[in-house]
Amino acid sequence: MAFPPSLVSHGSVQELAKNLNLTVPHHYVQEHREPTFVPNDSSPMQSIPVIDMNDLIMGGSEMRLQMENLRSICHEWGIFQLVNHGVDKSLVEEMKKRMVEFFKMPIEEKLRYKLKGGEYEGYGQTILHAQDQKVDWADRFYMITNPLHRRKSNLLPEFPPLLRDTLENYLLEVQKLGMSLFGLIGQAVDINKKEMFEIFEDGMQSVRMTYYPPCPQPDLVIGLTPHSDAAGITILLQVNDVNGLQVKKDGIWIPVNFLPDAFIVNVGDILEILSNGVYNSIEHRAIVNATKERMSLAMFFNPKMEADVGPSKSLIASTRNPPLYKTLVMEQYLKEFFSRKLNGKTFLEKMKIKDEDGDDT
Ligand SMILES: O=C(O)CCC(=O)C(=O)O
Repeated sequence: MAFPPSLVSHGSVQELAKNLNLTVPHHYVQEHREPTFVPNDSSPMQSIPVIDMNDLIMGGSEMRLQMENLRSICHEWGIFQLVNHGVDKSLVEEMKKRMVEFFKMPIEEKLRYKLKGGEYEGYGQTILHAQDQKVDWADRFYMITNPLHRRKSNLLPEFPPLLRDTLENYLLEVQKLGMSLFGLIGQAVDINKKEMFEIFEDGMQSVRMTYYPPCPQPDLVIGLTPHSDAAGITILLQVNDVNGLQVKKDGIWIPVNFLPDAFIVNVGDILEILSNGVYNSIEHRAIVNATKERMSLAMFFNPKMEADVGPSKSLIASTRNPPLYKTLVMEQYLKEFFSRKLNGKTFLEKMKIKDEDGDDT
C-alpha cells in the first residue's frame, strides 16, 4: 500500500529508557495532557462494562435481553471487557510469553524489522507527520496480517519461529472470535447478518504489539496518543498485567483495570459509521508507569479492501434514517486515515455528512 512519506523517527524508547539518570527529551514532553479522573465521594470511579461471551451465545428467551445489553454498551461506552471468550488460555499465555521475548531481544535483532520512511508496517515509534510532532513513550510493531497476500515478506514470515507460529495460531483463534462478535454486534443493531459477513469476512486485519518502557517522569509523557481506532472492532490483550489504558467517557479519562483472562473489545470508527451513529467508537489513550514496563497486543478487524465503508445498507433500508456518514472504499479510507496523525476522533468527524451551515446532519 503506498502511503504518504513519514519523517524519520527518533529511535527506540526502550533503549533510551535504559538510562537511569534520564531527563525526558523535549519531543516526548506533552504540555497539554488532560488529567486522569480522580474519584471522590460524590463521583465514584466508573468501570467499563463486562460481557460474558457465554451469555451472548446461549440463545433462548434471554437472547433478546443480551442483545439489548450489547447494543446499549456499544452505544454508551463503545468498549467492554469480554470474559469466557473461548480463546484457549494456554495459547493466550504462550502468546504473552513470546511477545515478552520479542521485546527482550537485542535492539539489532528488532531493527531487522525496522519501519522504513514512507511505510506504516514494522518496528519503530510514533509515525511522524511533522518535524515538531510529539512522540509517544512507546516502541511498536505494526503489521497487516490479513489478507495473506498483503503480508510483508520481511515481517511475520521472518519472525523467530516460536513467535511466528504462536502469533499465527493466536490470529486464527482471535479471528474466529472477531467474526462471532461481528455477527452479534451487527444483530444487536439490526444490520443484516449477510451484509456484516460480506464486509468483514476475510477482511483487512492487522496487529500492533506495543512496549511501554518505565518513564522517570511518567506524568510528562503519554504512552499512546488519544485516538479512536479506524477499525470495525479491536480486540486487545494486556500482556503483562500492568494497567495503563484509559478511556474518555463523558469528557473524563478513566483508567481500565483489566480483569484476568479478559480481552478488551472496543468499537472503532468503522462500526460507528456502519451503525449510522448508533454505536460510538471510544477515544482511548495509554499512560505509562514510573517503575514498570507495560505491553499490549491489539488486533484490528476491518472490512475487505474493496468493501464500502459507510452506513449499512440494510440498516438504512429498515430504519429509513438518513445516512449520517459518507461512504468510501476501504482502501481509500485507510489511505486517508494513515495520512493524518492520530488525533482523537477528528478523522471520524471528516466522514460526517454536514448540512449547508457545516453542522452535522
Ligand atoms: O496499550 C493499550 O492498552 C492500548 C493499545 C491500543 O489501543 C492500540 O494499540 O491501538
